[in-house]
Amino acid sequence: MRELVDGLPLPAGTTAELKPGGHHLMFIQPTRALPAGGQVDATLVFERAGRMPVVFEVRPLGAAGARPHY
Ligand SMILES: [Cu+2]
Repeated sequence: MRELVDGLPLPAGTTAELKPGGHHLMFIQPTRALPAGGQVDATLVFERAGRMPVVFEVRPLGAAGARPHY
């Protein structure tokens, strides 16, 4: 796993899927606990489309789609 310091390329007319084992979002050193069942407000930033607020559900480790890695 490595950080995409320049972001994820997303040319016009294409899609990108974020999922475990592929490109994904990852909170590094969160400033508060993220208990399962909670939610996290975040903002996706697009080079040309601007900012898009999103809400993530916090799932327990081992839940479908969750895969711990370091
Ligand atoms: Cu990761």
